[in-house]
Amino acid sequence: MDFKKYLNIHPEVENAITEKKPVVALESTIIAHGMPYPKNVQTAMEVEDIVRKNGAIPATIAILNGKICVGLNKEQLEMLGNSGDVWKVSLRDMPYVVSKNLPGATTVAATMRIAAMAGIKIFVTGGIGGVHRGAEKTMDISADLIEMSRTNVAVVSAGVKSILDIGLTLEFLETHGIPVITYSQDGFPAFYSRNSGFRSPLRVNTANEISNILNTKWELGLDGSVLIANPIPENIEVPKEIMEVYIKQALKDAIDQNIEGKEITPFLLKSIVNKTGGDSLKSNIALVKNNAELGAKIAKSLIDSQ
Ligand code: PSU
Ligand code: MN
Repeated sequence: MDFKKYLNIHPEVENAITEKKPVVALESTIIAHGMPYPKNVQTAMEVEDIVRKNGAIPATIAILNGKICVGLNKEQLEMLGNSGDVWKVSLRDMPYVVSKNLPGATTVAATMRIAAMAGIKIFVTGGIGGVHRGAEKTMDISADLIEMSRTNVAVVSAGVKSILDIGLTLEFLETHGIPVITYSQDGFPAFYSRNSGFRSPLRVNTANEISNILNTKWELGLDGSVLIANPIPENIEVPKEIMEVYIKQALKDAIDQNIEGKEITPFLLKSIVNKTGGDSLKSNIALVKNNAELGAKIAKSLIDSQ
């Protein structure tokens, strides 16, 4: 296939894929646009370590010098986290950013597609994009959701941030045939908070059961992702009611400042970190690490079952 000439797969990742070792894909928008420097770069490296400690090889994905890079070195992570001049690349931006040799951090949608190109089945992030509040007027629905309806890469996240309309996001996932599995509890999690107030469509208690569901889905020819929602650890969660105050303020700021399109999600993420005096950032980091652990276990189980 033609896309191979654009791929630059890190030798360690390539070797793991060929030798059928577990690999976990990681996104880079969370580094460049989701967290402030230097915590973003530090977190990215720690998350990679956690993936390794749990028996899988990490592959952080980004676009650099006209190449789609699968697996990054420290300098590349540092550049993405610190340069301030990095594109947020969702699917629609990929041809432009690649052909213009621009630096790009990939969203959930773009990272999933690239992971599939490279043959990686498991992808870990913090939170996915979804249906925004007010989408009945704005039609602001993340490309992440559409991508999840067609690409065979499972996504581990801490649920969905309540900057979004969680109810509508769950409806959208159902409409598009995307299974939603919450790990070890009945309620669907809301990123900083263990519970969103919505019941999870499915609950599963072990990584092995999750990998069984993935195998079954894809063997049945049911294309698309599975959303694995992993609740934030109890000791670091921020209760929903507290977050809601900050989120409402952030949403109001976005409207007052005419923030539009792809800028909305990064604006809200930054605004919430500022408003919580950095507390939300601590939770954000802890939940991504927690997801990395579960994602690596699922990747391992998926390989062991084949
Ligand atoms: N939600 C989060 N943290 C994030 C993002 C979303 O809680 O870092 C990032 C992810 O990269 C996601 C992207 O794919 O934002 C979605 O952007 P948009 O809503 O513009 O599709
Ligand atoms: Mn959008």
